Amino acid sequence: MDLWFSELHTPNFHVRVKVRQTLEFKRTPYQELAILDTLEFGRMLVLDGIVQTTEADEFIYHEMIAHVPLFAHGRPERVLIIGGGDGGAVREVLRHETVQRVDHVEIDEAVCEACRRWLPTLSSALDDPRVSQHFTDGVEFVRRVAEEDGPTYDVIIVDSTDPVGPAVGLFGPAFYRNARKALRPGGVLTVQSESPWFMKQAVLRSYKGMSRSFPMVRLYTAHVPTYSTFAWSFTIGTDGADPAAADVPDPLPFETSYYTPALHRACFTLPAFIERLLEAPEPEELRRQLDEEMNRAGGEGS
Ligand code: AG3
Repeated sequence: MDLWFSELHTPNFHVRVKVRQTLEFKRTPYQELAILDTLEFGRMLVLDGIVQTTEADEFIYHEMIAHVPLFAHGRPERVLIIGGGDGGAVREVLRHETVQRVDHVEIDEAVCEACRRWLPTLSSALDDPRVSQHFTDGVEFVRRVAEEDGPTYDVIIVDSTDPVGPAVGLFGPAFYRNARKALRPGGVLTVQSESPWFMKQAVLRSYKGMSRSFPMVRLYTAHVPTYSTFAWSFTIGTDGADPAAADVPDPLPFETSYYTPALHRACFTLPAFIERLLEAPEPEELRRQLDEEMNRAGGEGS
């Protein structure tokens, strides 16, 4: 039989993968979840019709979302990961031997359950004794830490879905402000920030939103074949240190398949059109929205 899965990047452009078998398909309280066995990329996690990760190329995204901020920090001990119910980001974070404790916050327990069953090379990290799991909303979790605990983490990683549905708040300026408050001095925030080709407004929103609370914000990219056919972006914020200039150990203390010390520096080098997007004066409409969202969140966590 000829079974194909298509992800629509726009109504006029889609990517199609041939499917051997649907391993799981269910509606969770938050989203529609599928695990597909594909011929080209192995098992694939799909949420609401969007490819989240595949066995074949997950290492690229997970190495880049974890090692860039952790080596930018230098000596991370406490790490918070929001999203990434597959466990891939947790697995990479745990490879840093300074890390003592990882709080993993995932809104949808069903994602972890499905990945424990079908993607054990990612999800087995979730059973590590250094990991504490919290099945709750990441926006609320960070607001509570900012308000009640104060500076707690060395690195916060946001491995979210696209900015629709439950993930919208994770792209907002009030969330970034609380994340800054939840970070200890020298702390680093990294978020997956969408496709600079198809999702320019989301890229800009994260970058400008984070710039309101972090003195140093930079964008970096990685090439993930199953995401959108162009480079994927991540946005990183620090309290001043340039993450691109970090002193990355060379050789690395563990083996990687994408990330290298040279790539750490190189991934911050951006094509001219992306540099222009980030450097252009903030569009009036975006400025108004960000101001409004910051004001609305007002006293909360401020
Ligand atoms: N991170 C998913 C990144 C967003 C993918 N979006 C897209 N392809 N349109 C969550 C899963 C990886 N741990």
